[in-house]
Amino acid sequence: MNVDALIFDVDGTLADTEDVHRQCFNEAFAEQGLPWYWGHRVYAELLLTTGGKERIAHFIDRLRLPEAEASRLAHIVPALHAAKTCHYTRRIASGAVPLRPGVAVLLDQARRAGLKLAIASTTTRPNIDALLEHTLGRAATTWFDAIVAGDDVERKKPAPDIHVRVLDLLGVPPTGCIAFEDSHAGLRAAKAASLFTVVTPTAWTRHEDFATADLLLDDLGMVDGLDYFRYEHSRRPGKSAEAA
Ligand code: XBP
Ligand code: MG
Repeated sequence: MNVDALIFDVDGTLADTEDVHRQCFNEAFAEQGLPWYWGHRVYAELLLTTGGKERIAHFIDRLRLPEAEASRLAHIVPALHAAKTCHYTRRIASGAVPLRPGVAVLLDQARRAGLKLAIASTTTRPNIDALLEHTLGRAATTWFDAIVAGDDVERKKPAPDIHVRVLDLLGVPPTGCIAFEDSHAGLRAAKAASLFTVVTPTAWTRHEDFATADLLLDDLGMVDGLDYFRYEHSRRPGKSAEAA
């Protein structure tokens, strides 16, 4: 089966963005006068909850606050997350995070080969646009035949909803695609959508379970790009999702 489309996760896959996300959460908390600070250890735990709004809500739950206070804080989560997103897009616009190794070359090879490109990310659309435009240029968002963000679907990763929506928009069967992810949640989502999945972990996710990954690489620069992925994809059908 030929490869007709590449489907990319964003955070951790296209760029190692999570420490900037973490800093921007903290900036939003400080701005609102909240006595919260997410250090690396706490953030690594909170990252298991995908989606920034869900992550903040989960953090509030963990505080075991009196009902009235927990309810008051739950109501400010959307505004808090919107403030965080403003900080994040500004940091990305300042060039805070480069693309990971091999990403730009692979995107260029895929475009020259006429493959379709897609984004399947839990983050917000403004964050996706900011990263693509400030690392690849203003026109970069037009390179993608489908861009699906976390709030575009009912359920975030590890549910397959984002990848399934991307496949619908691409009009390509799962067997004709390769998905790229960095985390266990992203791998589970891609495998649940029956996708051949390449995983390139970051320091935030290196310890996670990638048993069902079809390929596990330190980064996309480790191999000679599209031809390598096409060959590996042709050699065997993607591993099943069972162990995920
Ligand atoms: C990773 C996520 C996101 C980011 C924070 O997304 O789970 O929630 O951590 O971004 P990806 P938001 O699927 O790209 O790895 O605050 O915008 O959710
Ligand atoms: Mg990711």
